[in-house]
Amino acid sequence: MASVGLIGLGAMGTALGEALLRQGHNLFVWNRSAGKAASLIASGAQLAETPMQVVSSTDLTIICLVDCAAVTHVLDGVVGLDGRTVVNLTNGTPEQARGIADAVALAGGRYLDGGIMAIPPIIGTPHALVLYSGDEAAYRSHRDTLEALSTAEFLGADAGLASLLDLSLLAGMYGLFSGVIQATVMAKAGNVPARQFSKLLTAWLQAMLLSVDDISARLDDHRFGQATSPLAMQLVAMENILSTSRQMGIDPGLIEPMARRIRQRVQRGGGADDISAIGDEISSSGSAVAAQ
Ligand code: FVH
Repeated sequence: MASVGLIGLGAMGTALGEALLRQGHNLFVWNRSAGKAASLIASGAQLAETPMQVVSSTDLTIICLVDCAAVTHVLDGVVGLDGRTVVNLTNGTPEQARGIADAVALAGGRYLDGGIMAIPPIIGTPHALVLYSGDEAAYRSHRDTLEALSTAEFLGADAGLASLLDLSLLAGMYGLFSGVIQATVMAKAGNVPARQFSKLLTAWLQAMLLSVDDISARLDDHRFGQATSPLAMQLVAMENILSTSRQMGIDPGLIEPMARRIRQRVQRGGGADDISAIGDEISSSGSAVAAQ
């Protein structure tokens, strides 16, 4: 088993380290607070004194820190990578990923950016997904090791692509959580226990997930008419959600922006449009933004 370097031993870094040790890898670790390395060292990892020591000990170094400013800070002074691979699994923007890719290339290394679609307890299982982009040859060289951490998917040569899709998927998750929280607080205000309501909510959301493909096709084709559930009809329900929430003393702020966009589309003559037309309202290439 190849040696692997790991920089960053927070909750996620530690889970990555445990999975690598379980696979039998020789593991070199570094963390700003060395104390956090104790459990991995007890399981066989070796503690490096500096990030440079980690990177120069292995062909593959994985970095998982709180943010990309910390990654840039840690990589500052790392030179002479001589074809070694750096995989950055830290949440960041596409621009940050491309900047770190350039810095690693300047230091003579190969760079892969990754977006972790998983929580620490499922790392090392196929339920975890990591999206990768950047140097494809580096991905192919280290694919077996990376697949020990999660299901792995390589997206393309643009180092920023993995983080763009990571952030896009997280946006979907936060939209879902906003709706779940708004819905549950409303039901609870009517004395329906959240645990009881969750059965109805889960089944409803699962049924609504069937709309994702249709919304996607409409956004690709810029085709918003002939809706089964036109926006003018949906606006009535939206206004009722807002007024009922306010009457029950609930702040409708999580859902208000969507109501505002539906109202705007209807006022601009899009009452017969599908909900996907809201994508046209918020998109930089959409008619609403272009008209401003
Ligand atoms: N935990 C989760 O649920 C997720 C799920 C999906 C993806 N993430 C991303 O993983 C990155 C790391 O997250 P984490 O959960 O490991 O975060 P923490 O436990 O807070 O550990 C943070 C580590 O970063 C180190 N660090 C912070 N600032 C610096 C710095 N200036 N220089 C060097 N290292 C720094 C910190 O070190 P220390 O505080 O222990 O000394 C930890 O090792 C993240 O991008 C998530 O979005 C997690």
